[in-house]
Amino acid sequence: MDTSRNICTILTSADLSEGNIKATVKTIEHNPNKFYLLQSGWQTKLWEVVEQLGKVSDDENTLTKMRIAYDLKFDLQTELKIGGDPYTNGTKVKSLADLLEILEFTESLLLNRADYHVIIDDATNPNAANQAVVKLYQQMVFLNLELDIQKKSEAKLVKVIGRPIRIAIMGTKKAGKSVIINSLLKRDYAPTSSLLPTPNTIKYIPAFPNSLLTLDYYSKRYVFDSAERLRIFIGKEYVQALRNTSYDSNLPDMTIYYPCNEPVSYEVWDTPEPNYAGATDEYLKNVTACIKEVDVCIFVMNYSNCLTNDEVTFLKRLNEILRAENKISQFIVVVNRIDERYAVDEDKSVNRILDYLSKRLGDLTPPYRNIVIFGTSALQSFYLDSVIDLVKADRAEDGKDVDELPLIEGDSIRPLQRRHKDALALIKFIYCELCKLEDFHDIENPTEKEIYAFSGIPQLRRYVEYLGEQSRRQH
Ligand SMILES: Nc1nc2c(ncn2[C@@H]2O[C@H](COP(=O)(O)OP(=O)(O)O)[C@@H](O)[C@H]2O)c(=O)[nH]1
Ligand SMILES: [Mg+2]
Repeated sequence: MDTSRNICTILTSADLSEGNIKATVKTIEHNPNKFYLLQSGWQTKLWEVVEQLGKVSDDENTLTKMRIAYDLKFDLQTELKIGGDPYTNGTKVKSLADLLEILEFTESLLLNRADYHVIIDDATNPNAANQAVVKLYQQMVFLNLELDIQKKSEAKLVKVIGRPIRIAIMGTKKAGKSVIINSLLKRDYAPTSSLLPTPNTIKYIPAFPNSLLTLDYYSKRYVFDSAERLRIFIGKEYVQALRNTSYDSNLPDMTIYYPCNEPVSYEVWDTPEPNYAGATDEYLKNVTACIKEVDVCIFVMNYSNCLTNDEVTFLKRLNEILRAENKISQFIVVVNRIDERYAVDEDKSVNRILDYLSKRLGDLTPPYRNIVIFGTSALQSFYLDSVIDLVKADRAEDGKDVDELPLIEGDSIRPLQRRHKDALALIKFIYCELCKLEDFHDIENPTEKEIYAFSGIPQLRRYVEYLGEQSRRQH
């Protein structure tokens, strides 16, 4: 075990040997506020390492807490730059461990600054650079860090306001696709938790900030004064369609125009669940048409039951389509509902699941390689946004500074419950998340910053924007 560094410890095969593994676990237990990196070149996979450590550890929280990833040796020239000027010289770094040593962290091991940029030189070997970017983003997921990573050829380009990034969301029913959409759009437009499968594609298209919330459907236009009214309308349409036999077959698409004032806007397509009984040719034709047009394709799975046989069957077909359209590098897997891990007794290591999934997807024919797999709790991120809105509204009403940080912490959330009885469920959920961060991750006085980082959504957004930016430049 190389403990000579400040913020990270390098694990080697010797640390897992029969004679040493107990001592290794003890060291990890006593030093939770570090990153653990698997020595580069070591063939054992992260999921195996976590599994072996888990067998020896008496404290099941050790694995929940452990921030573990692969150390990466940077074969291509890699630099860390601070600030916005792409023409300044950065600091050269040789490995992920080196990089972590020069970044600054908060006590809960989140990045202390938002203006770090890692730049990977892609002049000599563009393919290798693409893979290096993907690998580094994956380690950021494992370590719960949100870091900007770019290729050198792109870093100097001015980010112009372009068309929205077009994203297709696919996946099994109830995996949380609609909640992910709501957390990306930061509003609850998409109807969720309905017992009915989604029978059609709903497109959410960003419109000017002062636009009305509008739905185009069956050649008609409907305008809504709230997201709730829109959801109720769609819900009724689905129920009615279910009564008719036309359900599942050819309910026309819905197009929703939503007011947007984000600097980078998302056009999101909520697609119907694959009909696993036999993904029909008609369905696959629709998937192909969709893949042709989008910048990013996200496949969502449920943490408690991920990579089912049905999903494997569908993912193989999808892989062929992605390859045919040359879009495999624009594909992302999201394992959602990771907050549910706390409810089960054993195995609370999200990284173990994500890394094992990466192996399984790499073993498929045709294989999924060089993709990033995210672990998210969309509900956590989305509820957090909603509770933050309440806090800000209260502060404005009380004549207080609306943006003073932190917005949310243990003490400030209780009074909120009394004031907003109609939002009790969300406030309680967020309060529970704060408690879990304290109890399971040993984070003292957690705030919105930690909840947000541990939801995985900021990392997902950043990578979506990275892929989206490239795709928009090409088309
Ligand atoms: N605990 C938890 N529940 C979630 C999360 N995301 C979605 N859900 C719940 O899962 C159910 C299905 O979500 P929905 O977005 O409608 O799934 P979809 O069928 O894939 O669109 C709803 O009851 C959601 O509240 C999450 O991150 N954590
Ligand atoms: Mg849905």
